[in-house]
Amino acid sequence: MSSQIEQLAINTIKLLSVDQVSKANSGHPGAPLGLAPLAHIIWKNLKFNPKNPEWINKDRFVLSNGHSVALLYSLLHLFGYDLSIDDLKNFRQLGSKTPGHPESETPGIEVTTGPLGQGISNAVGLAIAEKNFAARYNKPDFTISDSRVYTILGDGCLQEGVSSEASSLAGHLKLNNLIAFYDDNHITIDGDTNVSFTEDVNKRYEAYGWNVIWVKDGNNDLEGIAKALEDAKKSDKPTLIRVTTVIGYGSLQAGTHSVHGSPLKADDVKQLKEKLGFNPDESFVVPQEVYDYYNKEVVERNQKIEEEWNKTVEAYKSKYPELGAELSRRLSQKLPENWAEKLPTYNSGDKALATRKLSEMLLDSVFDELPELIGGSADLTGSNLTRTKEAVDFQPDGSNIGTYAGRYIRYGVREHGMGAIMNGIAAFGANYKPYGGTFLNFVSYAAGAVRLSALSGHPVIWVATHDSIGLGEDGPTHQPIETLAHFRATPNLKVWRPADGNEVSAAYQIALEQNHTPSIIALSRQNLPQLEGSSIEKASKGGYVVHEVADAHVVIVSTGSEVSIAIDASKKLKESGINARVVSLPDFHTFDRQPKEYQLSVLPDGIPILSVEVLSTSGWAKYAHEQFGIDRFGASGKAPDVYKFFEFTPEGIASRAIKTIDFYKGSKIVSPLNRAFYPIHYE
Ligand SMILES: Cc1ncc(C[n+]2csc(CCOP(=O)(O)OP(=O)(O)O)c2C)c(N)n1
Ligand SMILES: *[C@@H]1O[C@H](CO)[C@@H](O)[C@H](O)[C@H]1NC(C)=O
Ligand SMILES: *[C@@H]1O[C@H](CO)[C@@H](O)[C@H](O)[C@H]1NC(C)=O
Ligand SMILES: CC(=O)N[C@H]1CO[C@H](CO)[C@@H](O)[C@@H]1O
Ligand SMILES: [Mg+2]
Repeated sequence: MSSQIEQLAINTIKLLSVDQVSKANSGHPGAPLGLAPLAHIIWKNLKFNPKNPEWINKDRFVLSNGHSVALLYSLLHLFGYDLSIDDLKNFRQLGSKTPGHPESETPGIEVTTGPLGQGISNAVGLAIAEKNFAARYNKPDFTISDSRVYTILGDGCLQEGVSSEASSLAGHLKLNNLIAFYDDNHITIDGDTNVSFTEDVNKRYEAYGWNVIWVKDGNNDLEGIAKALEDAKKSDKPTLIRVTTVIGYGSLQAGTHSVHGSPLKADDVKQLKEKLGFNPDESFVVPQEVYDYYNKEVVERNQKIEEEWNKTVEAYKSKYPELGAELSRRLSQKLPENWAEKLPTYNSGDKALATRKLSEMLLDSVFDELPELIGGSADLTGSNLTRTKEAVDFQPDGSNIGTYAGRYIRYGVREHGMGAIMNGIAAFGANYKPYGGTFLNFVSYAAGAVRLSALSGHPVIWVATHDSIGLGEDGPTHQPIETLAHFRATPNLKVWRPADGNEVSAAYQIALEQNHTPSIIALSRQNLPQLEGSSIEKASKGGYVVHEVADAHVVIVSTGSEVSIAIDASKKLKESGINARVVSLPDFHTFDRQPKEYQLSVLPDGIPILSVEVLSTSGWAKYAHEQFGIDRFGASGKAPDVYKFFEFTPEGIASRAIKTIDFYKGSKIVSPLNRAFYPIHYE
């Protein structure tokens, strides 16, 4: 038997959620009505401080079925976060703090959700970060970290493959700080789940190595939910609590898909409010005793816990000054001073190396300096060279193959899961900078997660090796063509394609200094020479003149492995009296943010510009009048043969440079960057 006040609180959550959807005439009332009792129990038990949402030892709550966001806004309001009744009244309106799906800018929202399957996978990342954080800072006499991750997910999240990737890894890693609640309501948009989803979810999660508990009446059995939660806390595995609910519980449409995504009809709202003991003529009503109850039961209790924790941290800092200082630094989201001095630099006399190898050497030299760096690979460690020499694997304590203090994650062949997990690790805070390796072509497998990194500003780094036809024999299935065009078109995403060692260092330096922007670093399999004209400083501008000539007739702008070939082409052209400047443009995003005068000094008016890159030409018209690229799939063969086949040789580039010069002879040439209203950045 639940107390009256609890029932009143649950009813308030239900009606606040329904009122938001009705006022907006848009949204999803079904899941909040089915989930209010569960949400009440979870939030009653959560550890957090609404006045200090960044507290590192708070429990995290992730609403993986992000369409039920009205439920989350009701909770944030009732539990004292900075979200007023007026904010709830503005649900889904332009410029409001209550957008259509949860966005991490809203205080109290840990990760942006809505694309199904991502939230549960982010939750796995949050749980990994907590385990690692605790392993680094906890001491027998000091608990700095003991928070948990709670998430609610629906049928849709379980159907999406990414949840399987992440859940499988969570089981392997024995993340017992993760508690997931499955809203088993038998409904998705198409109707009853019996049309497409008849698997045994309990057995599936047991097979992953999870602890599975089933609460059969999630609409009424508060004690059952609370007991399941307590049992989950004692488990040595992650727990899935399957909570069978009725979607739209209490509505006239309860149990049907019509209540999933459209507002309740007026008569339905009326009968619901009457049934729950509220005045049907009023909306957005919160009885004072509900505010008081949550404040006293939850917020005040948590204030005390945080106060104690604050004291613990102070004592910790005096007993362990070094770790304490490191902890403070990380909580202030700053890298160690002078860390960048560890970045390798190169001269043109240095050995030619693959940029993937240069990346490995760089990671080796900064890994110990940056405890927030937590790497991994989707089963391509050997070819991607992502694991530093001294790294310990992140594995369950006592597993003999690593520990939770380890900072190298074996993601398995799970690119999408890796992407979503990295987002979760970054979202934990403490300056975590996750990086993950795979072939550039397979970053596309993770596109759903990459997009969310960019949208919600997680500074994750993709170490994307084998970045072109230069990978050779593996052929068109592995050779990226459209990949960079897609990712360069993604807002708030840096996409580096460095040409040599100094450019690799620049890419990592800028990527690691970001707190709100993710990066993809595309790296070659084949060896590349160290360029005479490169430096970290120049490459840090995103684009620069790498090979200057007097009185240029043409500018060749290129990236990565083609830059040195373009320089050779320029030298060849010189023999016929043609002057070709070569520009390296390792990252569009960074270059686009330089002052216009600088951009025009690199790609000036008056000279025709030719772009050269062994990838799709799409996007290059922004910088070059003419484009030399590959607008078809690649070819299997020895890398030098494939380059010759597509004519990416000094001769092939030189002949196109000459055609470019001839075509534009006598016409007024304006740099593509010099235009009426470009570039525009909405930031
Ligand atoms: C990746 C992705 N695909 C499709 C959608 C559109 N969508 C939103 S909710 C939903 C159905 C989800 O069903 P379920 O998780 O069971 O939620 P319920 O109807 O029970 O609230 C779909 C397909 C989405 N949000 N994300
Ligand atoms: C599927 O669900 C619908 C709606 O609940 C029901 O009418 C139908 O009988 C079910 N079919 C099967 C095969 O279970
Ligand atoms: C704990 O310390 C932080 C940082 O100084 C502060 O913002 C917060 O209010 C403190 N918490 C409590 C409950 O006093
Ligand atoms: C050392 C190593 O793992 N090399 C691998 C690099 O990637 C290629 C392409 O998949 C493999 O064939 C190599 O075995
Ligand atoms: Mg459902």
